Amino acid sequence: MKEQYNPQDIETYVQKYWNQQETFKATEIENKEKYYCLSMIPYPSGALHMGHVRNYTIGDVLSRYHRMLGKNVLHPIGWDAFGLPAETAALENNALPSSWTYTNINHMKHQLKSLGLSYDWSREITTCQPDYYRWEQWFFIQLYKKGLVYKKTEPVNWCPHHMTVLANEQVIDGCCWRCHSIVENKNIPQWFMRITNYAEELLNSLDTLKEWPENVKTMQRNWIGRSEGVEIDFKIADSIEIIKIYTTRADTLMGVTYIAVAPNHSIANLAAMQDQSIATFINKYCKTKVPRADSKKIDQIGILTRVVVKHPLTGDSLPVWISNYVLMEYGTGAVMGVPGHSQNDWEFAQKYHIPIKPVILYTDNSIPDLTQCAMTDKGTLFNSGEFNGLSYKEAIIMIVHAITQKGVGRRKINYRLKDWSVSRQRYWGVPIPMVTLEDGEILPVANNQLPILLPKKNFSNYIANSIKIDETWAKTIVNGQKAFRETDTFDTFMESSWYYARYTSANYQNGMLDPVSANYWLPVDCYIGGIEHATMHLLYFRFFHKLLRDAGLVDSNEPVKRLLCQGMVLSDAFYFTSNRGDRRWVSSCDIIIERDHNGKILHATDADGKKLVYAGMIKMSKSKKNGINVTTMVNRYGADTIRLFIMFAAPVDMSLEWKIKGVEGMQRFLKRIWKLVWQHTMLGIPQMLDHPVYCYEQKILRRHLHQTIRKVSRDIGQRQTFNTAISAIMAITKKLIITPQKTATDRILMQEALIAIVRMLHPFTPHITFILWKALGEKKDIDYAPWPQEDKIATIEESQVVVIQINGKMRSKIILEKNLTQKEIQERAKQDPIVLKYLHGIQIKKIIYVPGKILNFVLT
Ligand code: ANZ
Repeated sequence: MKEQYNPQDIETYVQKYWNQQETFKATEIENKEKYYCLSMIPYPSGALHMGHVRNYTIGDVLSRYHRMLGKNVLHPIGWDAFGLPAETAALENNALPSSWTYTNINHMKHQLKSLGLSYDWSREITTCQPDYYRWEQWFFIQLYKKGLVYKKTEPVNWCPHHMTVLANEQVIDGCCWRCHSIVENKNIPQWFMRITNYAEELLNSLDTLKEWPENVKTMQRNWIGRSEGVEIDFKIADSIEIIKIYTTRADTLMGVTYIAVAPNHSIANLAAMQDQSIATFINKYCKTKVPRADSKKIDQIGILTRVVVKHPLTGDSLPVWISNYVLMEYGTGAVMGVPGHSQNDWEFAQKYHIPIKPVILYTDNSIPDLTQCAMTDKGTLFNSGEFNGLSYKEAIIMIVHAITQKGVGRRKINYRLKDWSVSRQRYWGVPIPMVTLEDGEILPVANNQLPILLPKKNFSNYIANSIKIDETWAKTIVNGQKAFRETDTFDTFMESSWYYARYTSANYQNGMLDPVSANYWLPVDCYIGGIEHATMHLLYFRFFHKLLRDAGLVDSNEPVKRLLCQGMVLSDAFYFTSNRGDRRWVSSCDIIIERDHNGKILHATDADGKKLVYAGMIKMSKSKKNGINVTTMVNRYGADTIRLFIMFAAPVDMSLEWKIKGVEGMQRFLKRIWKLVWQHTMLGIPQMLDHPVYCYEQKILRRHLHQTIRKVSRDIGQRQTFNTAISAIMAITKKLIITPQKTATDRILMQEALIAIVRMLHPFTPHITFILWKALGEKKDIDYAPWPQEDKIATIEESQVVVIQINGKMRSKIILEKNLTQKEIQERAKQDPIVLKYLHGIQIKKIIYVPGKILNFVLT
């Protein structure tokens, strides 16, 4: 050990050692408790950002902690390597997606290694490699055979910029989630996965996920969107055709004044064929995808058709409108318009002067005023003929009864969740393993043909979706017939839906998963990632787990026991306003900042002295130019300092403010502890005694040490408040630094404390502790050293004297440690020889306890 702490020297040395020793290679060990810790798979975007570092450090701290608890830990990593961003970025950089991706992976892997993350690199997965995606193709075919995937021509969300279909989840407020172009509707043949078959289970088993954040479960519940309602048939006048609507408010049936269908409903298409103005309307207004009626407000637009329907109970004629506020993919794509009681319908009726008929009274039985808005409360029916006077519940029962009797309606459970469209018209993805014969028959690729490799490209013949037009690749022969391969590739959410399972059998060649390994490791014990994945990835992978279970590949019902969603990483951002009035963000590297003594920013200018506006702490991003370069930070301060700062600066689920002063503070702390160990070990390693005799001050210090062990264990293991664990370690270290080392017992205690502190710090700062551990005389590596155990006796606070009374008379006094419960005090009192005599053979009627003072046994 050198006198000076130099992270650069020790970190590369320790990392090399781990690499050579394969310290973190995991194997299945029967009868050993396992712990599978997983951070969300990174997308190889080019370089790690601080959000990654936070995510992986949390995973690493947990993995290392559980390793020290003696568990068999699996902590893998890989690359979610296919996808649109790679394809776009590669094109922009004049590179092929594959070389762009692999270059990024190499760089990011190097960065990950520089952080000292304890991964089992032998299980690394790269999803764009055929040995991974062949099993995805294989599984898709199994699902096809089970009827769980199908092909259908459907209007889809079309991103005109990326020229690809987007899943509903990838459309945010009507725009592409990546490039924000307005999403269009387009009819194309698509492959779908029947996630709706699992809607009920995906919803119900959320209740079994006791260690998932409530907000994620709520988001999933809303996303699945189960609603119990009624489907009602409105017959078209002078026709045998009907329009089916879906409603959750059958009690308002007598208040219907019109019907509205979605612009892509078959009735709308039919009307368009007969009426040019309708065709123009649909083309003009309804090409773009609109958000759900309940999301951001949209401008409602409608057109009246010549179609008239009959009310199923009164037989009244009702007009049929086409409107963009009705969504094709919800319910039946048609609604019964009840402007009196649905706000959407009210706004539509106001705009197009459609009659508004109130049918529900306020709870005080007054007639609702519908001049300003709809009355959406549930109440008693009026204006509803035979149903007048019924309550909401009674009315639903009676109306459902009436329409069922007539055969014009039925109860229906509806889900907002739609089947998952997995086709993408892009090159850089897993080829969908299906073929279409000349006669139109669709077949899966034969097993012995798998994997269907992505055609290799060189840059001269590469264009984004070249797989689509690569005829030589697409043409094939199946069963002696000419056939065409499917030229779409999978949505990359497919790859990230099962990678967690493949890690358990990463090198298994005989199947998608080795059931023994998969069932040994699964479910994942702790999964760490961002909340932004709450509805897409986290729902798809729960779905996939159930598919894997039903294919007999795994036993469990859910992929992950505990979900930990980490907060964002924020940093200072600065801008100036350009002559054109837009904000120009300036990178913090180019800024001269003046601060007050509390670190508050007083003044900021760019290199040329131009005054900048301080925008506050905002999420690190390329666009705001406030990202902090990971490699620069690691080179300057060392990985241990960065890791410690990240874990200390905020609770895991909260936003973390990047402050260089904080980073420097962490570095100072590590230097101090290094110096402490150096000074201590310079004098040799003290021989431990079996029963050292401590003086009062030493007892207090030992108590603090063991209380710290208790707190840190609890904070990391149960509460996962890593920041408070670190501050407890810092507090005890501070105390040790000022403790004089006069006697041999002082040194023994120092040794005991340092051995414990180094182990408690190890999950956070694994390099420095690796070296300090050895310096403290330990022979084995710290990585598998046991977690320190609290000495309960040492943690006992001062004693307390409790007076024991029998029937109100003092009979004895006992000296006990503090912090005992009443029950514990009772038990100890009963063992007192005097009390024992009184209680012998007699029943206790009552016990009165005055905390910390008196315990009175009232006897019969
Ligand atoms: C009549 C009615 C009267 C409605 C009333 C509400 C209030 P949830 O609960 O989310 O399932 N709806 C049905 N299909 C639709 C579609 N394709 N596009 C837009 N809106 C649609 O919502 C069910 C309600 O959403 C249904 O109940 C329907 O409006 C509307 F006083 O029917 B209601």
